[in-house]
Amino acid sequence: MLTGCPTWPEEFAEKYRKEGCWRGETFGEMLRERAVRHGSRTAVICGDAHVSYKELDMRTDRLAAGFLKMGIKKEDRVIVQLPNITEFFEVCFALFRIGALPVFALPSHRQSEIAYFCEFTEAAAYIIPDTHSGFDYRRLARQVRSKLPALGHVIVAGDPEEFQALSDLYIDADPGRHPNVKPDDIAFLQLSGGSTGLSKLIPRTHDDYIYSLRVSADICRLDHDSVYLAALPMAHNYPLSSPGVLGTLYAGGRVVLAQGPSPDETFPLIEKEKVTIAAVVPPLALIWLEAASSRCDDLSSLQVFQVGGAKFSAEAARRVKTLLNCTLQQVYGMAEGLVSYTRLDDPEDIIINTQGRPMSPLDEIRIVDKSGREVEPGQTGELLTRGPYTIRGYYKAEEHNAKAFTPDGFYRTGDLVKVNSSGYLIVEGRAKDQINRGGEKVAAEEVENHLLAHPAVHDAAVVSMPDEFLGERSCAYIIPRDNPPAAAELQQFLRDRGLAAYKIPDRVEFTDSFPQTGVGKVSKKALRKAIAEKMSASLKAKQ
Ligand code: J2J
Repeated sequence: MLTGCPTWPEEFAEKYRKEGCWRGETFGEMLRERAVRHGSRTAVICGDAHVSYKELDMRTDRLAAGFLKMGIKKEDRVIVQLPNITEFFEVCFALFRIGALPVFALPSHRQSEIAYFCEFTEAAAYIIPDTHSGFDYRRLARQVRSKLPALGHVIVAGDPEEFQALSDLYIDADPGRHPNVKPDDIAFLQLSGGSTGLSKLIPRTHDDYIYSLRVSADICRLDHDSVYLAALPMAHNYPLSSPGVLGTLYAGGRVVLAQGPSPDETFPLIEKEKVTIAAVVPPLALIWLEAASSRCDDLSSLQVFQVGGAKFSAEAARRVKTLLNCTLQQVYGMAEGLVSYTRLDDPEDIIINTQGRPMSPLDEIRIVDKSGREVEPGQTGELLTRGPYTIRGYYKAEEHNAKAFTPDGFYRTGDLVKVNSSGYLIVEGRAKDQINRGGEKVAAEEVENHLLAHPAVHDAAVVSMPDEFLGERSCAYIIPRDNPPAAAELQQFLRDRGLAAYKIPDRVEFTDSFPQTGVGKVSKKALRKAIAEKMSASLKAKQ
């Protein structure tokens, strides 16, 4: 087992095996088995290209051979920053097959995030597209390499320029030579939204993740006739696994890759490929609902419309059935594990007003107050969880793990939740220092640390402010040293430091001091209230 990855105590592992959750399957075997069973069926559609299960399996073997030949070994970490292209699957399954670990970066990550992932994981390779959405990832790779000269191979899907071409790594395979990969090995490192500084890395095993795919596919009733539209970047845990692209392949269905999430890109694809299930975040759901009432694409194949990643308002939820003529499914989940779904046959009231119930009967839930005591049934508190697919600790984060998990292994989600009498969860808010910008998570501390590097900044506190469209946006409160810099200058400063665009504060406010809590800490609650009031007053003044 890779060092630095806390895992389940043996008694729990035994229970999860005995209960039939962990069936001893690896991702490499999963794809092979699907290729035998569904051979000529289409697995992935990207533009005009249709890739069958058999082709995907063969190309994966060839790429695995290429990775081995270039020296990538079992347990090596490989940063994978690929958009929604077929190579994403070939790369991931090839790494799974040789026991190397993809580290899932998002296409929106920039030098700051990528350099950290490469350095922290001591990555053996970094895999990128040539360009995507007008951005040249080779330039990014050059920046990262100038910061980290020891960075291993840079592999490019597309025109490699001075780097290694991915296409040259597909070589004749000898599958017999693959290292022995075990079901309880770590399969990959997923990223946490983060609340304390930099993103933590989440080690997921073959056993636990494949279990989550199986249950998710079952709850969403996927089978080989299902067609899943990947509209969001599929490296994110939600479109990856809930049931996402991997759950669809698990069920033998078809994955359709969209190049962007807008109705212009996705609606014609839904019509053309007869998509049956699509997953979006709340702001995108609003755009789709708006577009559905004005466009005339035929969306009649769509059966399930998943919304998750951030709270979906009941008011918008109510419009799904009439505008999209399909079943809404609310999804509340986290890359650390626990995923909660409304079921497809749940009553309307549950689907509209709750974030579902945990997917596994073995998920354990506790709702606690600030002192860690369980609250009365139906009361709001922090959700703690433990179960067969919820991790027991982050990768190489001993100190943080001691705080983020209880001594008996429950993960502290940082979400404020209440549970109704039928066991359905309603997300009420958040106790963690994070901004959920329409599903994209921003750790306040990470942005504050970058702001503090500016010479004119004495102190910084980043908080959320309400936003009608995204749910929340970010606001940076700054105590300047002398003359406050312009807000735009600070934003540019963060961009120049290579921070992903979604983390750049949407608004900057200058102040002389921060309100404090009773114990002398910055009161983010008071700052959130102040900015919310200011926004609402300026809105009223405009009306
Ligand atoms: C309110 N908050 C939500 C929801 C996530 C499936 C779905 C989502 C994620 C995900 C995921 C929410 N309502 N419906 O990994 O497999 C917030 C919570 C949670 C955090 C986790 C999946 N759905 N959230 O969003 O790791 O605060 O995973 O703890 O990115 O998103 O974020 P992330």
